[in-house]
Amino acid sequence: MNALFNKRLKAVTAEYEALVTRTNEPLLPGNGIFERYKYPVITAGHAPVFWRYDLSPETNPFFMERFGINGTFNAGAIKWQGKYLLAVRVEGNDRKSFFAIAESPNGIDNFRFWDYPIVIPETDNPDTNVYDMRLTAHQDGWIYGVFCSERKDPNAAADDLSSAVAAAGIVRTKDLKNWERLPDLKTKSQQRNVVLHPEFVDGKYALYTRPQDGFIDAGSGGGIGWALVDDITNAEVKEETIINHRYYHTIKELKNGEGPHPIKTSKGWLHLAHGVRACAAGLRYVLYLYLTDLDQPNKLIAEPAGHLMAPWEEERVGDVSNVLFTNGWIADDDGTVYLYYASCDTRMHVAVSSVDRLLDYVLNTAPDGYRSATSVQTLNQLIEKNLTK
Ligand code: M1P
Repeated sequence: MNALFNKRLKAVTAEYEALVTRTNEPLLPGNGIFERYKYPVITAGHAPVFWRYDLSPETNPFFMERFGINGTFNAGAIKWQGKYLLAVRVEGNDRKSFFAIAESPNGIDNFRFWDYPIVIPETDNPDTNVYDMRLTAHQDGWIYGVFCSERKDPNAAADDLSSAVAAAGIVRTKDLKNWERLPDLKTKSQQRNVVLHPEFVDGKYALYTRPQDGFIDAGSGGGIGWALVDDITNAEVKEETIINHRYYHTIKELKNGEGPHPIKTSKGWLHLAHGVRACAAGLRYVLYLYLTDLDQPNKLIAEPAGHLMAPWEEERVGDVSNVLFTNGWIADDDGTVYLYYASCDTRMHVAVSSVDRLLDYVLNTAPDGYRSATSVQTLNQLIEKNLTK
């Protein structure tokens, strides 16, 4: 009998159970556009005890962690057989990311990981790191996962152990357990934040892209791109147009990227994206919305100025501070929208809204005038409307 082992097993299991069964609560009154929730929905502590510990007193007499989990973030999302599923980017203490499905009965709490992480088959050129999967239940009947595949830059100098190349990896499944790997997206530039549109457009697969000059810098890549692809089993971007541009002195002057695939609404396709700007504290990542035409998903029709969500209170601090990032949301049949977002490459949160509220926000919030004077004009119009009877 190993008393220490048993004591620690009991304490660690109790701590895990208390965390995963904790009831979440909305933070009211909020801003009317969405409600944040008090607790993160998934943290490193949500990783099952049997992932982190060897449960044998013979081989782990001190009951110490054998596989540390550093973070759980940037999750794709899908409603599947009545359950809310997140394809979470789980990062081990070894800095490698992998994907694992966490399931909740209500979308806001009680997320538990499935027993095993997703096994992503490798291509002939193995990925060093995989992350940020976007899930799309496509009109063709498959569920696709498009993710970033990172490999060491083969052209880097011998002493450069940081330069990398980003490409879009593609997998598909019918049951979220067995995944088929397709060839990586062929494209002229490096790519991250590639997202598959859920419907065929002109009989083709449609992709939101994010061309970038280097692994980090978007450089001459002007924003979120759009490309039609003939064959998803051998996907190649032949022509790419920018549909959501970056602009000077905005929340997305440095970089932007499509979040999850857009939601189809009566007024158009509702898009959630991230925007990045630089400041003295480093890069600041925020989330924003835009709307495109129902028949032409590549045609912008509305975009409010500024961010929808920015890092707030504890969300500001983590491994990569001052970052909100999203690649998953779920629109329920009753119009409720669950926005899943990560803070600081560390943990997952949820905010709840509705299709009607997000459309109201996107259509009735003034667009960016790109100057202080235009912002004051917008504010004065509102003040005058409110103060003039
Ligand atoms: O660290 C913040 C984010 O940085 C990258 O996003 P982007 O390509 O837009 O700069 C991604 O690596 C993302 O995973 C990460 O959260």
